[in-house]
Amino acid sequence: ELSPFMKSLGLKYPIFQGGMAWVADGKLAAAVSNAGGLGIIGAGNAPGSAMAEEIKIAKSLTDRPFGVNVMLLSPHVEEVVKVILENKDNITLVTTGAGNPSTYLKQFKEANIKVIPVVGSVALAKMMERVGADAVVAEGMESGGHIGRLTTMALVPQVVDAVNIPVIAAGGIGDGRGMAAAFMLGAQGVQMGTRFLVAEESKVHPVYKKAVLKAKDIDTMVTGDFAGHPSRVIKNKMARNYINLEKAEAAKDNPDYSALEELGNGSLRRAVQDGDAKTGAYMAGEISGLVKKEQPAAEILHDVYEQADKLMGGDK
Ligand code: FMN
Repeated sequence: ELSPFMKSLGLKYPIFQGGMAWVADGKLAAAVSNAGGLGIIGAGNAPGSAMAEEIKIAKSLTDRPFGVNVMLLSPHVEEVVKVILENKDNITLVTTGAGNPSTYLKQFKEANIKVIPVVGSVALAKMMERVGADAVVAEGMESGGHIGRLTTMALVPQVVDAVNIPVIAAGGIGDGRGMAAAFMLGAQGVQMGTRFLVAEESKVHPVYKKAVLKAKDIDTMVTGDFAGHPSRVIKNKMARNYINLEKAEAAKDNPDYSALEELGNGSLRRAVQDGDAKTGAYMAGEISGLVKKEQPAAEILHDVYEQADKLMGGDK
């Protein structure tokens, strides 16, 4: 049994596909939504026009609701918000990352779009509830991409206890066992990123997909611990170069991270589009080691849900 909140989103499966920058386009989101999960288009740093195009593609492929992830630090955030509001009939919710969405909350609410910030701490979750968020995604540091400091196992139950709005768990969930565990911690749904990276409908370059499929448990690392914006990636040449440069700079009296910033600029795009291991950041989570095959998004949703349902005795 889905929670009233998940039902209100019109879902068959309480599973969100994370709004991954450069990865989660209209095609992937539509595939997930068509199969009964919630597809989310990732705006990342893309301009409003590119978002409008992806939303158009999603609309052409599905009649079901989908979401958009708004990266609040994007230079194009205003434009992106405008495009979302123009498409309010199809967009059921917005997840937000990298900041406080309160500036836009009223506009989204008036357009009947739910706002679900991604949080990595209890304090942020409480703040989001206070400003009027409809739910939060509690994301642990097992996740691929930009991460917080706490693990999913420790974060989720503490957020569940701290707020009265629904909590969706993210980070390190790759199958039905992870999903069932998240429900045991009090979550009403889960968000997965890494598992959807290798969906058949995902545009991620085959070389990057293969790196995820081949990865073992210890094959991810965190860059940016010193320079800021810690980010989980698969160990490749780029990651090693980056961390070496970062550590060398951090050891100096007056670290200057501008060369590092230069190296990082466009690195996810290069990974997704070119599969380039020398200059591309293969963002992926610790659960990569569990992800073994490329599958249609519909099959991923079905497999994860069925396994969780069985483990929970059909009571979810
Ligand atoms: N989360 C966001 O809120 N905004 C993003 O732009 C974003 N980009 C991501 C890019 C990649 C390549 C990956 C792997 C994750 C990204 N995430 C982003 C996080 C996912 O939405 C999701 O919360 C996370 O992947 C869940 O953890 P998992 O990878 O262990 O499944």
